[in-house]
Amino acid sequence: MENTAKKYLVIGLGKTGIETIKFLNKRGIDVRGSDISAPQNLPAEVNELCEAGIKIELGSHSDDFLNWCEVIILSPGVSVNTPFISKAVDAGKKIISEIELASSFIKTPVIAITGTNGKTTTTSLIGEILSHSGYRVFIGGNIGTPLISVADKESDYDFIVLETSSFQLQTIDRFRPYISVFLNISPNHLDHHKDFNEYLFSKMNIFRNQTKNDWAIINTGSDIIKNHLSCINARTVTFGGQESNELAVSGDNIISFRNESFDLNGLKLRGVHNLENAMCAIAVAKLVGCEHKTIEETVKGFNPLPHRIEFIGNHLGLDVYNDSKSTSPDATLKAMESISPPIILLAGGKDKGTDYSVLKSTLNRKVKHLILFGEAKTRMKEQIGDCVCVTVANDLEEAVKEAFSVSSENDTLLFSPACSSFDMFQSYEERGEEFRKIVENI
Ligand code: UMA
Repeated sequence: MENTAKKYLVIGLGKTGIETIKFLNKRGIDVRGSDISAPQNLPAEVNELCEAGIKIELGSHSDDFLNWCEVIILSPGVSVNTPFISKAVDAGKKIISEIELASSFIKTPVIAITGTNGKTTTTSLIGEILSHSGYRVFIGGNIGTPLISVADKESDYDFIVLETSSFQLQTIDRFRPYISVFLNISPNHLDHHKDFNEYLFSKMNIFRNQTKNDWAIINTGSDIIKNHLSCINARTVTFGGQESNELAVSGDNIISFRNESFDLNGLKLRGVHNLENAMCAIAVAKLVGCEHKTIEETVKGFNPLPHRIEFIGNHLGLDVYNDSKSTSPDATLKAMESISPPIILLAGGKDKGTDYSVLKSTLNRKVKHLILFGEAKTRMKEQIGDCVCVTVANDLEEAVKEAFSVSSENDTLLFSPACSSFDMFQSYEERGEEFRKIVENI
């Protein structure tokens, strides 16, 4: 790695920041940490870093630390548009993400997956196929374990399968995956990014450093992605478009990739979007040399991940699905498309400034009753409340109770918030578990 003499300031002391500081400190590299939160709101490991003699400031980001550093490692959850980071840019500081830092230490081929929806399922599925094929695989990134935590043991792995968010990709410099997968794009994270273009171009960065030796798997069914193909240097595999893709699905759940067919009848993942996720996983697996039989068996045996259109049982005659992972309108559209009507939909949460009106025509076709809760409920009601019967609830428990009270035989209850969870919960997982508990106690 170059520039090991630099002074690094890590902004944000969540999982990413802590692992980054530990990594740099272990290598004897000068590093400090800074977080706007109070100590009681941070992981206990922050204290251990202080005890190890690392300079940490909490409660605010100071000019003192800013002036000291040469490079800032930005945690994914910290927007580049915050005033402190703008000041750092003006002061000529280099701003990079943790995946950029980590990748400068890593030679193991990286398979990186991005997109608005389906990243975690596709990442997990690729990881599972590759490990069933006998490869040693590290699965990490936005899915939960920061890439930096593998940077000093990368030779233990044949492949790194990395879920990458727009936040992580925005501040890369030389990060270069061997295979990049761009699943889909729709408006999201408009509370973090300046606008949709910033979100899109952050994601497009996944291709930025790829060469003819690499692969890009691209959804050309998305005009937005298709319009930017000229910036891709890697060899491409396309899917989803009108043109004759070498990666395609037919009506009877047969996926074809080049001259091979994969029969996905019996797939446990629901919905057309999941066929696309499976399709991409199959293409990746073929590109790295996995066997047909292992691929087909693994994809068909793959269980849906929790909180993603997860069937959690029939309660009081109502089939109930937990899709707490839906944090964007597009994810909720996909969930509604995957389930037969009549649906009672529970939605709401932290308002990220997205346009909810895109839900209207599907709501009209499939939803019998919409129950809204959380910070976004008022704006959601304004935008979509005229096309379906709506109730506004004070919290999730009241929303679930209302859903059961308006339900009748053959209805399906779908919890698919279309918003992130941070108005009331720590994470979408906590929100999904809370939903499950409330349903079980009804
Ligand atoms: N903070 C500051 N200054 C600020 C803002 C925040 O210091 O101006 C501090 C907060 O006080 C907090 C810390 O930053 O202590 C949090 O940093 P973080 O949000 O980056 O948290 P990590 O624990 O490092 O988690 C991050 C990803 N979080 C986000 O992108 C918001 C995790 O993705 C990821 O799993 C983890 O790194 C490992 O790579 C979560 C996520 O919600 C699951 N991702 C988004 C999504 O999937 O929609 C993109």
